[in-house]
Amino acid sequence: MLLTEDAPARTQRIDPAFRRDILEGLGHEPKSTPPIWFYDRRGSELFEQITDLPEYYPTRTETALLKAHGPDVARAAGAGRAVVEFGAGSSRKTPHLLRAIDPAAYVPIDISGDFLRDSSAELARAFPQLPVLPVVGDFNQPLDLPKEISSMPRLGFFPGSTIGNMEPGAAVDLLRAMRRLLGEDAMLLIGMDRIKDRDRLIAAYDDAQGVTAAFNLNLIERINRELDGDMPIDGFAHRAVWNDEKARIEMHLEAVRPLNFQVAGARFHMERGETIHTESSHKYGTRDQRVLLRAGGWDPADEWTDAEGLFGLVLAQA
Ligand code: AVJ
Repeated sequence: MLLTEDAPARTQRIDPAFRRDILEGLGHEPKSTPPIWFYDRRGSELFEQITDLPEYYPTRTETALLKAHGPDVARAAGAGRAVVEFGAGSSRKTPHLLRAIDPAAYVPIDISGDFLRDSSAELARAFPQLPVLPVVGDFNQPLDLPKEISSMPRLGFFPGSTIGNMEPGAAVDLLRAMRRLLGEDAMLLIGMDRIKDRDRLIAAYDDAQGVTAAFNLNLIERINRELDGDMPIDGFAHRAVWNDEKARIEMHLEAVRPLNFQVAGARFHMERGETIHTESSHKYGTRDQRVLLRAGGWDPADEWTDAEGLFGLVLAQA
């Protein structure tokens, strides 16, 4: 197979990390792609729509927990902390926390600079007294916190069950990196989705309106657009399956007929029924949540859940 070299002007437009991840993932057996690439502009819009779906309980459940237990977090964490949010994507939950705990500074970390600037500006308007110090970066890589918060104790904030996207080993590595970054006396407030009834889980990732299907299929459109692909959009179907052994929901794009396509000059073939595994969303039982945190160097101090036990919000101490 011949890999065509792109002209310099074209290479500029292509995100080399996107190209590498997709070519590598499609070359694997079984095929899989990292979920971070869902979130182009359209993907981020679709994710916002997902959070409002009747079937998608995590966002509204966690938001209600933050509203109800903000004062409990404030009591446990004390005043004057710098809140460091990992992956401050939509920041819609953040105001609830900030209002409750009255922090000394707010440091949102996100890989998308544009998004981060917009959401930081909006937050700074809502909290005019609060120093907002955004950091553009990948929190899976080593990074530095702003020097303005060097003397403040920190409260890490990792909402949305984003940790669920990671394999347990990688999740523990990330928790340890957060522990190192946030330092002595730090605390961590983390949201984790719980194991529950299988049908409820599947419905949350395969909604009746097809928004999650559109979110999954948008990856194909992004690959076609940004990596010069010719993947047939009607050749794929959205699948959400519960992998009980690994306690996770998996999203796949399943070939509905034999497919041949090209991406960035490389050729690929898929048999009918073969899938691209596009996301894993690990779920943790109450005790699993605590074990994961302790493995990552954090001592669970307090935890809150909704009446149905759908979602857990855990406060841990370094
Ligand atoms: C943003 C990773 C928490 O796993 O529930 C929602 C992403 N994927 N529907 C999740 C997602 C499909 C979401 N996280």
